[in-house]
Amino acid sequence: MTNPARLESPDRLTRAIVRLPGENFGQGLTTAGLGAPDFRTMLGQHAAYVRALENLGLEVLTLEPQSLFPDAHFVEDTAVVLPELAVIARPGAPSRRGEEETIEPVLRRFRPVARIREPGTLDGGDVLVAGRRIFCGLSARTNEEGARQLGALVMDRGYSLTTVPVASGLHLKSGVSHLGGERLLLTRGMAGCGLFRSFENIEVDPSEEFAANALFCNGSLVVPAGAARTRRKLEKLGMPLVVLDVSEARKMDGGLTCLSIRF
Ligand code: CIR
Repeated sequence: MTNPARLESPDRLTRAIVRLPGENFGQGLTTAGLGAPDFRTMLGQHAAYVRALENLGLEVLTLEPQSLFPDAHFVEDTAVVLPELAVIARPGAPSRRGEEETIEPVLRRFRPVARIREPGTLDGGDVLVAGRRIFCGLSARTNEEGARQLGALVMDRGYSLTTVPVASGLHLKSGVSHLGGERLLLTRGMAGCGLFRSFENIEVDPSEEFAANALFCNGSLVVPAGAARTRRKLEKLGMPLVVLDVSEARKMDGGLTCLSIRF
C-alpha cells in the first residue's frame, strides 16, 4: 500500500539525509560550555531523531561517519535544498571544509546541483527558507559573498533573499525557525532585528533560547526537550508537537535542524 505521507506535493517533505556521528564527535567545534558529550547517549538520541523523522513521513538516508570531520553529522550545514535545486555550501569553519564533497553526489540523485564558490562561505544553518522568501544569516560562518552567490542562484527562480546579521548564536537558525505559512518561532533578539515583522512572531521563553531551533515537518513541530515554558506556548497553536532530547548535540552547538537535510 502506498504511504500517503510519501506522495509528492510542493509543501510536503519526503526525504531526509542524516549522517551517523563518529566516535570522535566530541572533538568537533563548540562554544557551548555544557561539558563533554557522551557517544552512547548521542547514538541513542540520533536513532530517536531518525525514528521521529520516519514517523513524520520521511524516507531517511543514513550516511556513514566521516572520521576526518567530527562535525560531519551536522549535515544541514553542507547544503541548501530547494524544490528546484540543491546548493552545495562552502562551510565557513576551515575544519569543516570538505564535508560537503560527500553530500554532493547524494543530492545529485534528487536535484540539479549548484555550488557556493571561494571566496564565498555559507553554512546551511544560516539559511531559513519560508516559502519563496529566503533569509540568509551573516555570521562567523557565512559571509556577504556567500549570501550574494546564494541570492544570484535563487533569484531567477522566483525567490527573494534577505540578509540578516547574526548577533548572537552560531547560525541564523540557532535563533529562528519557520513553522509553516506566516509563522516563525524566534528569540527576542531575532524578533527585535525588525526583518521578520511581516510574520507572526512566536517568541521562545528568554530562559530557553535554544528552543528557537525547532524542526517543522509535514504539519508537526519537533521541539527540544527541556523547554517546558516555550512548549506550553506552542501547545496553544494546536499543531502536533514531538519532543526530542538533543542534549549531546547541544553540547557541540548543534540542535534539531542541523542533524538533517530535509526536502
Ligand atoms: C559547528 O560548530 O559547526 C558544529 N559543532 C555545530 C553545527 C551546528 N549546525 C547547525 O546548527 N546548523
